[in-house]
Amino acid sequence: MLPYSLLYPQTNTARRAVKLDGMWKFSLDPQTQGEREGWPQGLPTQERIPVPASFQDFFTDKDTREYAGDFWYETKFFLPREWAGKRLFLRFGSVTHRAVVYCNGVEVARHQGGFLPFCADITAAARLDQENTLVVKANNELTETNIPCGRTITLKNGKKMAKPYFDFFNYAGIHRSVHLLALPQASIQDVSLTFALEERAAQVRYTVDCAPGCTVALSLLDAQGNLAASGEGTEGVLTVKEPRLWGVRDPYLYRLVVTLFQGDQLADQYTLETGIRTVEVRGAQILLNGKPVYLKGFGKHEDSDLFGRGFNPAALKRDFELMKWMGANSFRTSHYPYAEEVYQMADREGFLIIDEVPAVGMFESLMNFFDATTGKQSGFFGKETTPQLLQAHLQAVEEMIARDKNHPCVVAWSLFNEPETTNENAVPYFEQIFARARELDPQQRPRTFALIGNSTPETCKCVQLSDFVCLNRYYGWYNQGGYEISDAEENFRKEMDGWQARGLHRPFVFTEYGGDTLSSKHKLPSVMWSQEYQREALEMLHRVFDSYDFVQGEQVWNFADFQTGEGIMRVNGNKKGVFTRQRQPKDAAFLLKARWESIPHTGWEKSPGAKQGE
Ligand code: CKX
Repeated sequence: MLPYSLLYPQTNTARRAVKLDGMWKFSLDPQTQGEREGWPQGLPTQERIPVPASFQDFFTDKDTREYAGDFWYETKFFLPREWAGKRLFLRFGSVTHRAVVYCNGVEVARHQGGFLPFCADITAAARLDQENTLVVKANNELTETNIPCGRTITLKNGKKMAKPYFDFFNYAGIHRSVHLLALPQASIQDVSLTFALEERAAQVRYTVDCAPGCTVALSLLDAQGNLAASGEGTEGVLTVKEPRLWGVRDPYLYRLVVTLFQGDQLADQYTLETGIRTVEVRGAQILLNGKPVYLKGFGKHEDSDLFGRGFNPAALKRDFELMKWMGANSFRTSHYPYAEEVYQMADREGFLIIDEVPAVGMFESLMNFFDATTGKQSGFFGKETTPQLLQAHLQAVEEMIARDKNHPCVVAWSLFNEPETTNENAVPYFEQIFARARELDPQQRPRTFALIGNSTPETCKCVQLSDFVCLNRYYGWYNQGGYEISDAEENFRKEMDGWQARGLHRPFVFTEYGGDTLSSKHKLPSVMWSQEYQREALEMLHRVFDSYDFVQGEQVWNFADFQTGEGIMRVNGNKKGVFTRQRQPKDAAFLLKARWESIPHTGWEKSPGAKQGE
């Protein structure tokens, strides 16, 4: 059991959860004077910004937007007297990229990694029946020993600047909700489920981690609230007769109510929404409930106007409506685990998620999208600091699987995005990450990583570890764009023949493909960056996908235009979106919609002309 696996907050007969979101005091700390000046007790400012949100897009000066270093938040909360005798926690959905938490001036938690939850036990530091001061010191500097990777430089004027090795803006702040929790002394700490399907029944195997000396009772309720199965004890099997399975775009959710007793007293209770389904890779197919599924969808970002990378429920709703309208069935949480509410929505809407750990930028380059196409090597996993990086990466894998293991929507773990795999020193590093994911996931989901263009059938030393192979490919954009597109198609087919010859006998999914497109640009005949060219490039790429039967999915890059750092390759952000950043369609949306609506969500057999993978 992991110390940070605290279950998603819930209020019920035994638990209390109160959101502390709202306007919090905020201060940058370029001189790192906070501790010296007593800021853990409270901030000397009247400035306030919303939580959750990134801090960067509210202000009108560049120094704040581009700020790298420490920054502080403060809020107050009142603790009701009725909570005496409870265990009290603060739970942060995420603070990017690292945080120190103080309650009434006392340090109560430290966390590294900007995309996963952590808790602070405040039982000793907090005061009942009084107002309490909560202060968070955060920091957004990038290093090569934490993920995502990059570096932080100091400009000649003394100001620090983040230099990401990745292609999205280094947004930071308290990005997800903060909850105040009151839990019973004897509590349920974790629940894990696995599923096995039989002819007319399903076996739901469960494990409950809880306080010793307690007894556990479980009830599985169907969507109408009728009892489907019940059990007792910290582990066992629930047999569900005639189960309704959770399916792609056809979700059916049960509720598992776990109750903890001390003697005959109810001590704690936790309700988990769950879908009964299996996922496996067999031959060159991905099977959901034993049926092949072809992934149709997107690589996305958590990125929207004003909120930056902060959780934005309006964008969440709009994005799911657009994905349904498109006929999509899946997405990858490129390039980090998203807010928990995204997975809850995917569970309820029947979308499949490739859940990605924030291991991005593992190729030393400030323009990896360009350098990787040139064959550049950086010896990334052979540095003196690699062991530290590995620890941070393993911690993120553990936290991600602990958080997301019970979501039916999560069908695979993506353990890296576009790392350097052409050097032998990557192999032991990869082996440890892949082994840890297998060890931790009770459902033994497929593991994968997204391969950059220079990880080819001839050069990639790590691809054999993936249960299915994810390719990020930009033929017709970074490779032979514009009038050279006919060469792009030929080279792409050559690469695919190479993969076939390598004989991996497993499914391939395109987790990125596409090209930058300005929503304002039309041109006939097309040129790169025009809407007409985006369509032509996609048509060419789809033609190639359809020629190989081991291609079992396509997730276009990107769902929407998104913010990046400044540079000569970016026009105020990456414009590969099928939608604009304001979530309005480009022409390509209609092309993809027509294609995806013609491919069923499950059970698609490719045309007999497609080249066989085995
Ligand atoms: N893949 C050649 C990672 C994404 C980038 C995408 C791009 C690259 C391409 C790598 O984070 O946004 O350049 O558009």
